[in-house]
Amino acid sequence: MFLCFISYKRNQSVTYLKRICRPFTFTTTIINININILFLLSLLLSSYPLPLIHPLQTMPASLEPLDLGVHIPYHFRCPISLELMRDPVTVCTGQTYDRPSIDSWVSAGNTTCPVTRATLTDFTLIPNHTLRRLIQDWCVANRAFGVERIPTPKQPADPALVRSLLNQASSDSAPIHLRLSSLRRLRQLARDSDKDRSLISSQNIRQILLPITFNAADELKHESLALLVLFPLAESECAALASDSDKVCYLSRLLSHSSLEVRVNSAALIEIVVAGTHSPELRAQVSDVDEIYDGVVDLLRSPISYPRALKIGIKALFALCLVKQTRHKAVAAGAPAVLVDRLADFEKCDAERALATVELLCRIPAGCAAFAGHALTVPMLVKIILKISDRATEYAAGALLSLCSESELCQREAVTAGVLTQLLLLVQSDCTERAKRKAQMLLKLLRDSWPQDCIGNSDDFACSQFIGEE
Ligand SMILES: *[C@@H]1O[C@H](CO)[C@@H](O)[C@H](O)[C@H]1NC(C)=O
Ligand SMILES: CC(=O)N[C@H]1CO[C@H](CO)[C@@H](O)[C@@H]1O
Repeated sequence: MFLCFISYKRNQSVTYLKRICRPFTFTTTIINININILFLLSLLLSSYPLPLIHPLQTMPASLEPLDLGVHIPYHFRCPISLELMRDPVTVCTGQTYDRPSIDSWVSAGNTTCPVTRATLTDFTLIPNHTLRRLIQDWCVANRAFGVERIPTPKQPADPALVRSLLNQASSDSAPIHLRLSSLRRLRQLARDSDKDRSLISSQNIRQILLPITFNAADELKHESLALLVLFPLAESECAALASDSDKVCYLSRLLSHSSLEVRVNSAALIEIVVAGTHSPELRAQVSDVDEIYDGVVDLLRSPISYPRALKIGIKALFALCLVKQTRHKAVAAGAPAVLVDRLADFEKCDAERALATVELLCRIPAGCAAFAGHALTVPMLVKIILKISDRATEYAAGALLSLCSESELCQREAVTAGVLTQLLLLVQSDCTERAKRKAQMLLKLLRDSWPQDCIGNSDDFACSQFIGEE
């Protein structure tokens, strides 16, 4: 029956492929190769013992408990999770729990001590340092049994400490070095722990930092900016910044500062403002400042040893390119060449953003011409079209569609780079409808403008290359 199913699927796939590929004579090769792979896979699957048929053979292995061969002392276990405690904390009833367990107990709405059932009059958790040290010593002593040492957990900051640091930082009468070191300490806290970041955020941090960022001595301004960009701004704050052209100009000047960190932080704030402002007029006002593009595009030329510059650079460029009226400024600043050159250096999310930016820029004639003029654009897009994510696939297909609609040279390059194989794989995959639609439009475009035998040769080559890679 399974074989019947497979041969049914096989026929269906052949029909489907034939329907898509009818115009190409060369495609018989691809169909055969693809179908052979499918067929081979299904044969492999059908000879593999399926868990449904022999449930008893596969079950025991997965149910076997992880046995370290050591007995965890009773007092080292959390009464809630029954596991070895990593961060033991004592509540007001004197009972000790692991911090994550009691945290989720309390956040589930419980107001009693799980062991004594007494009402918790105070949710303060006091770290039980003695017990933690005993547990760590025990871990070290039992290393031979595979017990790993538990790292000392970071204690959350005391709200009183955060308040006093903020007071020092914002005090005009305090000496600069004190204000600076308060800001640095706050930045460290905010960077190291999410809890501390939300604690700091709850203390009016933006209202305190915004005036320092724009009106204090230079050093203080830069340190304050570095802290400010760790927190999201409200829409009203973004709009207020966007409509203040002095502040926008100040930020765009910082983009050519000698310190890379200052440049990255000012790009980060520009991105926060552009992405966070709802009004299209205000966004266009910020994105109209020429210096911004040179600065942001330059960040994308930063060495890979400073990944934050690439990350912030692409975020900012993407936010700016969403504003249609000013997109040509990104092209004039050299964004297309940099995007193609750095595409391989981005992490997954940033690569998606980069491809989205490429697609946006391809929608204006100047952008399309600039990408078409870069010899690596098309081969690069074809190479990564299926490699990053569903969204990335959509963007790359969209960019290729724009390029190939405009330029015959791009069509030739795409075919040489093996785009047909990629597109056929794409339409068979379970990618998004949008990506499929673009792929089908691109296939149709290439089919309409290319004589059959030309495509045949180049794609045979691309196809064997694909098989070799996998
Ligand atoms: C720490 O935990 C142990 C074991 O639960 C407990 O006996 C001890 O009283 C706790 N110490 C503090 C200071 O709460
Ligand atoms: C009031 C309340 O939320 N009680 C919860 C306490 O925790 C237990 C176990 O996690 C839940 O079952 C209760 O609903």
